[in-house]
Amino acid sequence: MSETFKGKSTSRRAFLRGAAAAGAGALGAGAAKAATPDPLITETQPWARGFGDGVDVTPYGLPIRFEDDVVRRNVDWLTADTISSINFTPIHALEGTITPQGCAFERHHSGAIELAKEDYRLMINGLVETPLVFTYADLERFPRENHVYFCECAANTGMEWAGAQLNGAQFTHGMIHNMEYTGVSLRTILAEAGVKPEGKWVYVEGADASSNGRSIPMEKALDDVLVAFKANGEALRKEHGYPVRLVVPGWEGNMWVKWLRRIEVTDAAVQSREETSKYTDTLEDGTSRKWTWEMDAKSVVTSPSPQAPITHGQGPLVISGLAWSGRGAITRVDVSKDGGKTWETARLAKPGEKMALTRFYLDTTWDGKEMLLQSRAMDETGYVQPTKTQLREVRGLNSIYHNNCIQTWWVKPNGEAENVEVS
Ligand SMILES: Nc1nc2c(c(=O)[nH]1)N[C@H]1C(S)=C(S)[C@@H](COP(=O)(O)O)O[C@H]1N2
Ligand SMILES: [Mo]
Repeated sequence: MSETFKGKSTSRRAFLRGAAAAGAGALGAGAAKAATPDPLITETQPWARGFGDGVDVTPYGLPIRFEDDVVRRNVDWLTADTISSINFTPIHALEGTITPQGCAFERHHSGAIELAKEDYRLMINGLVETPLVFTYADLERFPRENHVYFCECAANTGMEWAGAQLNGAQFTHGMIHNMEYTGVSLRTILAEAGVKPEGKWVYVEGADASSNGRSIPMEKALDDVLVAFKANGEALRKEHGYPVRLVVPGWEGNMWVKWLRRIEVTDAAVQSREETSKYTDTLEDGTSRKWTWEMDAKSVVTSPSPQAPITHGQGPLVISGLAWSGRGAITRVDVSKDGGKTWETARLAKPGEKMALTRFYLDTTWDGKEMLLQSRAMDETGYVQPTKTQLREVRGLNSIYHNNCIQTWWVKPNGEAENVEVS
């Protein structure tokens, strides 16, 4: 081969043959050199012999069919039916930080309802000077804001308390999405109605049968909560609360009421089902933690991971993952290849943003040996993501919600990865 390469071959084919580097295995990142003429390059392909689709073939486009495995998935045994259930974002197959609505996890307590804008009403009552009802068109006349925030169900990673269980980042960490919301600040709407001095909480509920009512302290309601009607530039999808949902930055997903229909200003928390019997954490001594609104700092390696194995053998390897904190911005993420014995600091794709997903990378070289891959997030408050042992020390084994411990993937020499516990 190298003979022809060095020689003064004039034929195009001979040149291509000659330009070969022997075998694909020993290549550096991205430097593909074909050993033999590649018909994909040398032959005219079907897609170049005719025309492609005209405009308007798909008035609203879907991903190309080759990507049809990048979808939400549920776990059948988790819930009795799909009406009150959850599915998971395919985080192992996404990049960057914005979650397309079409594959963002769904959590419904009584199914996703169809509610037209014309039929939409938002009532604000209780301890206010003037009880008000807004139509969708009314909401559009208030000043708007745009913010990117993550929404994480408090049950995310909940199945992993006792030990490694679900084989894939989608299933262990996929009850999360991250979108750019457009909406009106709740502060603006409360000001319109005029909160009475004794108004210390708001009780928010949805128009679906479950209503999913939750109490939010006034301090948060006046801080950064949004009454949102767009996500990622377009209308909210039905599944995510069309036409209007509440966005409660950094706080557990359950408070992000979809199909928002009523905001009642109260002097005390309502103590609804969703904040007493559910979304509380039973500790070792049998008492329960309540009002655990903020999502603790957390991270996960999305690739390699069980659904995203290494297929290229040893050499350059991009380790990629997501980190987030309900208390502010992510400041640093460390990655370990040996189950937490040694750590390397990852590169953040962009400086961390408050209560939004942060993408991290470790551009590394894989020696082809097994790894116990972990990531550990730190946020601007100085909080460090705990190990499973550290979390169990304070929370015991009875919890479901708010499991933010360090995740381990056992990457084997063949590149496959498995969910394992290194506590
Ligand atoms: N009205 C209403 N709001 C709701 C729910 C619901 O069932 N009904 N589920 C809650 C829960 S538990 C979560 S985690 C988030 C999920 O939002 P998503 O379906 O857009 O992912 O919505 C919350 N808001
Ligand atoms: Mo949730």
